Amino acid sequence: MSSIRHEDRSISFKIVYCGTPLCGKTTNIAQLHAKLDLSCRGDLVSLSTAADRTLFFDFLSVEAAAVPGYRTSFQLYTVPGQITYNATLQLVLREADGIVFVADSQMDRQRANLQAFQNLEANLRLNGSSLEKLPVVLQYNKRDVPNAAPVEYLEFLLNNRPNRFISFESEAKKGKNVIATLNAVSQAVLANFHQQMMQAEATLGQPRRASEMSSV
Ligand SMILES: Nc1nc2c(ncn2[C@@H]2O[C@H](COP(=O)(O)OP(=O)(O)OP(=O)(O)O)[C@@H](O)[C@H]2O)c(=O)[nH]1
Ligand SMILES: [Mg+2]
Repeated sequence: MSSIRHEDRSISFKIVYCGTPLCGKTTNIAQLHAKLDLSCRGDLVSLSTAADRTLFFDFLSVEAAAVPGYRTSFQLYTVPGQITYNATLQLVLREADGIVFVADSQMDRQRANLQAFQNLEANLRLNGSSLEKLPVVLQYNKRDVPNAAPVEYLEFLLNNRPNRFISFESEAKKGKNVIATLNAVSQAVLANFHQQMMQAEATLGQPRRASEMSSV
């Protein structure tokens, strides 16, 4: 859930990168950290094992001029893909404003992609949320691998729904489409935020600005 701080006129949104083990979630965040200008991003915080597997989460804060008069930041989190850390997934997902689901394009990872997607749905439900309520972007990563499943197959597997999610083909290792993915999810999160503000206006029957709201 977005949080608004009136004291320093700032708003922050939480975006969570999910997906099957080793699909490239940490690589996305590391590439964003490397590509984005120092003036608009914080330090990368990674809690990983010696073998570079995400143990708890990775965290990166990115600032953007998105809400007039407010310093707006997007707090990016990854979750560990390994099922043993499901409690962490649930915890990090709590109060998410948007989701990036990273899918592994390797043909032999398709069952794992589907399991991770279903697990995400189940955990959102436990948190009282759902994929229908949240802005979601799909990223089909590792398009460079020789055994990549066709994009049509990934779309059929993960995006076969009436309101289809925006999707990107990426090579996170080379940084390809990592910024486009972040732009898409952050724009969707902002659109959702404005829609909620307008609904609040309609309910209260008077115009409201971010400065008049404690949280959305
Ligand atoms: N070929 C290829 N490999 C990639 C790509 N993106 C990431 N990788 C590799 O995939 C492996 C796993 O990447 P991570 O970013 O650690 O994956 P993760 O999803 O964070 O993994 P967990 O935190 O353990 O769930 C690493 O060896 C990456 O270099 C890509 O686009 N192409
Ligand atoms: Mg990781």
